[in-house]
Amino acid sequence: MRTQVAIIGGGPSGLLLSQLLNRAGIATVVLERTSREHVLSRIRAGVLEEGTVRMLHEAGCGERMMREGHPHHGCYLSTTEGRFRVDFAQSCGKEVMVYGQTEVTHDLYDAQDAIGATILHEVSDVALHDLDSDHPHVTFTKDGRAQRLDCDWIAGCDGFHGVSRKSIPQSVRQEFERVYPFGWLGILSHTKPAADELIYANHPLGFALASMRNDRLSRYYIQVPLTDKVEDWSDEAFWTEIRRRLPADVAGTMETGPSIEKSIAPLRSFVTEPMRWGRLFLVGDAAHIVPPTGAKGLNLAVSDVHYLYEALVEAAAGSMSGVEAYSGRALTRVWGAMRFSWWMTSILHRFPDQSAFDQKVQEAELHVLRDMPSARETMARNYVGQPF
Ligand code: RFL
Ligand code: PHB
Repeated sequence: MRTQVAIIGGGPSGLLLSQLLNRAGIATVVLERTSREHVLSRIRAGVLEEGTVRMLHEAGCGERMMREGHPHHGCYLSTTEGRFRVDFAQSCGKEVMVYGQTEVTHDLYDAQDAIGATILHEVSDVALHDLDSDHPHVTFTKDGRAQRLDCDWIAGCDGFHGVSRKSIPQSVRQEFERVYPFGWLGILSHTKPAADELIYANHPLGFALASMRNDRLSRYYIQVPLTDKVEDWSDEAFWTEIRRRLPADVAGTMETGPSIEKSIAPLRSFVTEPMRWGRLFLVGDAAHIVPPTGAKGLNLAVSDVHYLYEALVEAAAGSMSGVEAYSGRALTRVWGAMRFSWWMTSILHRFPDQSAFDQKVQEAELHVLRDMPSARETMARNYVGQPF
């Protein structure tokens, strides 16, 4: 088999890249380890930056998002002293779109079907070869048969646990990491959202987030110790706990009900450099992980796709400048979002070793945001996303 760009991983970054390249007349093959149903069953991101919305339109799959997504012009930050609002529209004239990653992925699959793109599901033993030559290739097993895919370029869109990053020699790779001493327990439920906008809550019992997907679908998270298991948390216990952590007026009126999904995600900041080695590019979670506090993971995957898409279109026209610039351009934006997600995480969570001094500084950070328009503007600009 032969193609121009072999794409490892059929999550949002692999599908979006495939969609954009096909529309530009560049052939791709997507190799995905799991089934389409499995990819679509993952409940993850919920907040899309303006640049992400633009890219989905550019890929020709923004129509349902415009119909069913919800633009948000601000969010709330809450402490035991009360809550205040960060107005994105007023601070920087921008907004975000609340539209689930599950729906984005759905729309991308539909768009790929419509143009007859090649996505091979349930492939195993994916291995990347000759990455530092002009003729790389990929080997894999599909339906029990060993296969070979020759290509010009390989896009490693296979997430944090994929094979692509590990295919770059260790001597070339530099990794930067912070692991946080807590996780997020999240639930999805068919209930009316607690408020009209997201609420990020700093509370002595730990962080909480009230988010949503639509008028009848809510997404909530609470900070839990890493030792907790999903089985330790009945729906009842979850609702009781999150009610304690959210503002009293919201907690008193919020609708509760059975969870339809419940999971615990550990929090981590991680970056690998460089994001290109020879003919292999790393994209999205394969290259970097952010804690979900800033809602940046999916959005960073999309900005990587943007830079790589431009680079590959230029390469097809004979110029290597985009290819050479890819890693640097992507990493500059990645580190900006790394800093923001780390900062949001550090001002909103309870850390097990937090001293009385740390506690006071955290409170002061939140007072600065509450009282200084310029601080709210900085937060708003980062939350809606640096332009790309
Ligand atoms: P994905 O989604 O992990 O997809 C990678 C795909 O590669 C496949 N794969 C392989 N395929 C072939 N061969 C192999 N050897 C393979 N190994 C893996 C996998 O099966 C999978 O299908 O990475 P991608 O495409 O880079 O997308 C990244 C995003 O999924 C991720 O950054 C976001 O979900 C992060 N995230 C959020 N991002 C936001 O922008 N806004 C949010 O509000 C937000 N909230 C979240 C989040 C992530 C969360 N969790 C669970 C990690 C909330 C949570 C709780
Ligand atoms: C979500 O709705 O899943 C969500 C929203 C905002 C975040 C993280 C997750 O910061």
